[in-house]
Amino acid sequence: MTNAQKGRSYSCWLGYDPVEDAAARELGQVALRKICLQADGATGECIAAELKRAAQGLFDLEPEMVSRPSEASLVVGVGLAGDQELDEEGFLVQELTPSGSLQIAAKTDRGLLYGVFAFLRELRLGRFLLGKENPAVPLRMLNHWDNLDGSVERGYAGTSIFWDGGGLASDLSRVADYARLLASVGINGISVNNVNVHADETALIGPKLPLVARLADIFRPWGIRIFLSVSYASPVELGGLPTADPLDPQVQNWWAERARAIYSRIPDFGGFVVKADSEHRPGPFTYGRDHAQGANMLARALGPYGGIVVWRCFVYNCTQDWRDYKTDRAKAAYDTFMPLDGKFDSNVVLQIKNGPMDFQIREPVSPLFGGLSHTNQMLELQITQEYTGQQRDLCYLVPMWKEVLDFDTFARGQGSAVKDIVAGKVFSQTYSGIAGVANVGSDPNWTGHTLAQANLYGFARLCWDPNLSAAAIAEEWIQLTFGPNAKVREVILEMLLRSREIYENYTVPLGIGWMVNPGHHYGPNVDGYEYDRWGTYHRADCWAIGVDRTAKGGTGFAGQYHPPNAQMYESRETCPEELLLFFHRAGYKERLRSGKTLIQHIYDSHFAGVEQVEEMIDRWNSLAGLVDPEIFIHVAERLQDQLKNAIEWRDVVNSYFYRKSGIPDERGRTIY
Ligand code: GCV
Repeated sequence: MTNAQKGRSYSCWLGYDPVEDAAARELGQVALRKICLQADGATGECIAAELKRAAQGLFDLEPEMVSRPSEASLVVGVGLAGDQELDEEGFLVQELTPSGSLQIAAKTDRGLLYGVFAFLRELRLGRFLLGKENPAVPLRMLNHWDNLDGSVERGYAGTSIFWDGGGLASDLSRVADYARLLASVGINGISVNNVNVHADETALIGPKLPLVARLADIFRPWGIRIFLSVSYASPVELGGLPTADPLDPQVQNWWAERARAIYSRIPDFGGFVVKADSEHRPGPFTYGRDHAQGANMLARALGPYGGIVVWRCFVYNCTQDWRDYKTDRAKAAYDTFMPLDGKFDSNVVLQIKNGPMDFQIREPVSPLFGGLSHTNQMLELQITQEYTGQQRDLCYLVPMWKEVLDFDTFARGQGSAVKDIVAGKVFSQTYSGIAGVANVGSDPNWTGHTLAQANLYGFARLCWDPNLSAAAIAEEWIQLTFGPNAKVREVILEMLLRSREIYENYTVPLGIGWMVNPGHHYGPNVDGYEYDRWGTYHRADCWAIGVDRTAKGGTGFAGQYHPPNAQMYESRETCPEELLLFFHRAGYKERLRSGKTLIQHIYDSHFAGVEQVEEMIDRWNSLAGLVDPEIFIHVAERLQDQLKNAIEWRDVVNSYFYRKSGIPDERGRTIY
């Protein structure tokens, strides 16, 4: 299938449609006329191909490739003047005098690749990029939860683009297109299998290793290192050993031998991602060992080759009794990992979900950020919309991620934001970064909902520069995807920027979370997880709802933060209201800052959420004839689905609380 047959949305933000603006056109035509590329190897080929493709598509130009810099209008090269202040992955774009030609310089081919993509992006946005850029965050990674049978855990965009029927997918050209897409926004690492590693996937570090090597070959030219999720029990499951005890020399040797085998096939292999002792996955606890002992053993196997262990902190008791009010899942990761701070090897990096629970529409930031001060750490975000509309409902997640990144942990006093921790600026860390659980699959538009491409784009842009605003990222993405039409930009921008608030309005009130159908997690079910074992309780009765997580009378979770935050959450008066029910138990008749009672707030926000989806539909409909017709129809259909979902949420949630509390809606609207 050609890309044209795959439809306009296949090319995402890299559709090089002709530039219409005369000035930008002239600029591009002049700059890309004669190119001197001083980069060899496969990455050099990618750069050359990209420049030609862009020149052709954007400016209808066939650039001449010249070998002498003095003849070129654009020089792209490693080791050119001015690259002294650059990091390994940074780049510099400058105008040379007196020739007036342009130069993109970097210390590495990867830096050049990023420089070229950034230069082209800015040209397409009608801006002229000059100056130096280094990525803020060192590890900029995607985690795929893909299984070898082709299914994707929490995938909402078709099947896996990597795997099918126990082996590689038949069309690997799709993987190459994906690698290019990710490189264009600076992603430099990818794990290609689910963190829940089953028998088939365990073979990826054994007999199926050649399959991984093939994927690594595809990603390599684009500057992306490949990682694998591994099962902690691999020595038993694959190696036939009686134990996976990290202190057992046989086990250590087994992993060392596996590492040797992997690096002999994939010399730039990134390392392992590990979900251990979590949701029934095996781990060091089985052998009475802690997570530092568990992770360090793997790190020592990978260390000689420069590999790292990404060790997830998503560890909690998933067999809780709902009558147990003492255990608090929110506290679990901190309780497990804080005592181990400083005990991890330098090539272990702890991967921490943004919130203490699990990717809900509203959660506080995990207190492990700012808590851990002697340990490499990275942030885990969920791009795939498990709890945020599953790519059927529109939910632009960048504003939420910005809140996380901007959150000041006060670890070193004021000014110790999460974005600085993941950039490695607050504590001394050998590795730091951000990982996103990918939202991509085999659907022609990659992400199920075409507008969910904005989340993939936005994730990567924030990794590169967490100081970009959610609006600036959205504007870039809209223009690169839909072109320069001002009305299109204005409408989609507003839809994206309001979508999180709208989704929150019709779903779960004030930070309490969950209330979803168990298992698949789409649609409302207020008590779906209430009497279950997962530790996800809202504790609603006929008077009140919410969990007291204060240090004073509650579970003590609020006390896991540094003082200014701990105090802020501890007090009902200063706790941000959108997190009220996460930290406090509140009566339905209690007044919120708006003057409304809690119950009235629940009713009003749910009615408002549905009305806002209706408005969004009208707004989108005003774009008929202005966007690609297939995309127009596709988004219109998704919005209709979203409306149905919003109505169901409104009615289920409002009826539940009306029946529980017996308090009618002040405005007498229909509640069942
Ligand atoms: C991959 C949640 C999801 C699981 C996921 C898990 C995790 O519980 O529902 O599908 O497993 O998080 O992050 O490990």
